[in-house]
Amino acid sequence: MNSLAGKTVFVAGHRGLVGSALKRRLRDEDCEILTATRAELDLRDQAAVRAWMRDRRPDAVFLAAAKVGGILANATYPADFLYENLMIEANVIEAAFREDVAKLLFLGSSCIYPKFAEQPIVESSLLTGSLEPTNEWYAVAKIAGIKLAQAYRQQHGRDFISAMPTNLYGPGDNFDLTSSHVLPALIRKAHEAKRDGAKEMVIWGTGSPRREFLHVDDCADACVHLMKTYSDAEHVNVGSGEDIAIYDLTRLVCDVVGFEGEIVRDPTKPDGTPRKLMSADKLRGLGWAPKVPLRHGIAATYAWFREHVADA
Ligand code: GFB
Repeated sequence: MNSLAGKTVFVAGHRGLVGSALKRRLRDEDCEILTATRAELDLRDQAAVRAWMRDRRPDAVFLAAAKVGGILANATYPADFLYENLMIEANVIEAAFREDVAKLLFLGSSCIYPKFAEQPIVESSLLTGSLEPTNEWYAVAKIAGIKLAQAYRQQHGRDFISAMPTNLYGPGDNFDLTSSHVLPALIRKAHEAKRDGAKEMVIWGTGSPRREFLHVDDCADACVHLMKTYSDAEHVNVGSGEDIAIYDLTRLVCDVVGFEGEIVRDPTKPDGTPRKLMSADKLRGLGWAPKVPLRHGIAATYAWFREHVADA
C-alpha cells in the first residue's frame, strides 16, 4: 500500500492522543477516514467489532485505541490495562483478518522492552529480559498485540505491521494529575504553581530516570510513512533518538511556562524504569526523521493546555 489516496482508512481510537493526531495527518492523504466513538462501537466487544468491520470493510486500519496512562495509573489498574488492551487488539486484528483488510498498523509502546535492556534499545531486544513491574501488565498486552500481527502475517499472509512509539506528548493529551504521563503533568504543575505564586512544585520520584519524548504529530507522520512503505514482521521503533532526565525536563517545562520556583522531588513516588531510549536506526533507515524539537513541542502543547484546559 504505497498510497492511501482513494482508500477507506479506519482510525481506531480517534479521540485519543495518537488517534486524533492520525486524523489530522490523514487529511493530507486524500483518503476517507472512518471513525467510531465508544458509544457507537465498544472495541472490547468482539461481536460488535466483527459486525462493524463487516459493514464498513476498510482498506486500512490504524489500531491506535488503547487503555493508557502514566506510571501510577498503570500500577493502580493492572487488570484494566491488561484485559482492555488484550480485548481491543484481539478483536480488531481478528476482524481485520476476516474482512480482508489490506493493511493494518498496530501501535504498541516502548515499555515492551526489558527493564534493563541495553541502550539505545534495538527492536531485537524484545523478550530478552524481565519487564519493568510498574507497567508489565500494559507491556504484556502490547507484546501480545505485536505477536498477533506477526501470527496473522505468518499463518495467513496478512500485511499487518507494528510500530512502537516512545513517550508521546502533544495537543489533546490527558492532563489529569493522577492518571497522566509525566509531560502533561509537569505542564499542569508548573502552570498552577506560577498562577498561585507557589514557591515550589513537586515532581514524582528522584528525577533521575531518563525518558525519550516525541511529539504526537511526528508519531502520526511516522505511522503514515510506515503504513505506506513498510511490510515486515518485526515491529519498528518510533522515537526521537534523544532522551532527557526527568529533572532536566522539569527545568525545561518551567522555563517554557515561566515558573521560577524550586523543584522538589517526592521519593515516595515510583521512578519506574531507569532509562528507555530506543534506537531510531531502523526508522531512519526507512527514510523518516522527526521534525518537532522538544522545546518547541512543549511550548505548543502548553499553548493548547491553556486554551483547552486551564482557561477553558
Ligand atoms: O510518564 P510516566 O508516568 O510513565 O513517568 P513511564 C515517567 C517518569 O516521570 C517517572 C516521573 O520516573 C515518574 O516518576 N514523574 C515525575 C512523573 N513527576 C511526575 C508526575 O507528576 N506525573 C507522572 N506521571 N510522572 C509509562 C508506562 O511509563 O510510559 C506506560 O507506565 C507507557 O505503560 C508510557 O509505556 C509510555 O515513562 O514511567
